[in-house]
Amino acid sequence: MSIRLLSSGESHGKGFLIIIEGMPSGLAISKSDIERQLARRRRGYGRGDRMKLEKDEFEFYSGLRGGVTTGNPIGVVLHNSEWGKWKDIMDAFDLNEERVGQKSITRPRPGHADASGMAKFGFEDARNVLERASARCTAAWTIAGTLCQMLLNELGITVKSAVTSIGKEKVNLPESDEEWARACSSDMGIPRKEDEPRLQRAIDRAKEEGDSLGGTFAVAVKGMPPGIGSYSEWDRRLDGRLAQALMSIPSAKGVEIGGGFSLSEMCGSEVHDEFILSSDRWGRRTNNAGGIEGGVTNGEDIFVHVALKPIPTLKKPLHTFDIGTKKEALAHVERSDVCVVPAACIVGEAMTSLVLAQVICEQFGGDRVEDLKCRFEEHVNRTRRMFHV
Ligand code: EPS
Repeated sequence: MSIRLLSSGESHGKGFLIIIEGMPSGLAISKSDIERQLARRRRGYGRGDRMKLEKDEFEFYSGLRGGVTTGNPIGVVLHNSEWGKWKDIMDAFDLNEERVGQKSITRPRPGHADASGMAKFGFEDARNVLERASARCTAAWTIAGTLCQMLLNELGITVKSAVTSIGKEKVNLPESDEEWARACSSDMGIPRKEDEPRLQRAIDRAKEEGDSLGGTFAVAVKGMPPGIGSYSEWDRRLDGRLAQALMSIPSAKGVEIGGGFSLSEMCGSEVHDEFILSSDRWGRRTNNAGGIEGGVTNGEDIFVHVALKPIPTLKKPLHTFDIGTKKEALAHVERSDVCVVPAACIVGEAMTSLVLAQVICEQFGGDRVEDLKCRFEEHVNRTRRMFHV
């Protein structure tokens, strides 16, 4: 059994529908933890006005009883606080054609899905494209990912994230549990408060210039035993599956596992993580592999970096053309964020948790959390003996 996530919904539609299939029974779900993750995803200096208005109210329809999973498909609805303002334009049956016309988009934004989506579906108005290509879907993924994070926590696995750069401004990774905790609670997703003004200035500058900024973030996973994942087929390799899930975050343009691209400039003797004996256990001297070798966990912490391009809606628009007139034009401008890196971190945690929960459920099976836990612990004990002297 694996966990499957399906979602439907549009940015300015009535809301999102989320179905999570395959979650084992008996898992306690905390409503406040979901609310906290959604609040963290709305955070961040550089987010637009929508995030001040959006409440991310959600309702569970099925699969949960008294806060515990039943093994049935989990159905959740995430409401859109702004639906009232968009009903005329987005209703399934009754549209106000004048308002629809006012909100039509014929000048595709370079970097956005506008033009490619119009080409794919044959639209002359990019509204249908941007409604679904919008990063609003990441609120739905965050709900699903948070449930998966709860399953991982039950097995002693934790997933954390931190911002590592905004534009050209770099920030060091957290170095202690305390710093990871600070990165988790900080509005900017960074471990040291003294770095905040520098990043905020970069965002302010971009905003003043009508521009946007990208950046990078890291996701760290602790508590994964060795031997999870597979090297047997290309689509079963854990590194490949993580890369696919993280690359699907809107604006992601690069994913690195461990040392990533920098390893290509080093010699094999510098890169590979030698085994060393520390007290009575064989471990690694370094972690350049980022906890995954051959598509399988090696028992070290999993480390993933994601690079995000700057978002494509610019207040100072780029050159494009009008699909209707075929004449040169400036790209469509609308309310938008300037920088989404601190928010995307949380989506990175969610997508990482989804993939890890999937792989663990596939490998250890079981319809009940207790069965899964039992088999997982057997695996942990067996692999612990393997590395013990
Ligand atoms: C987005 C544009 C903005 C963002 C939105 C993604 O929304 P609006 O067009 O309503 O101002 O706020 O992000 C979210 C709604 C969210 O929940 O993250 C876009 O074009 O992708």
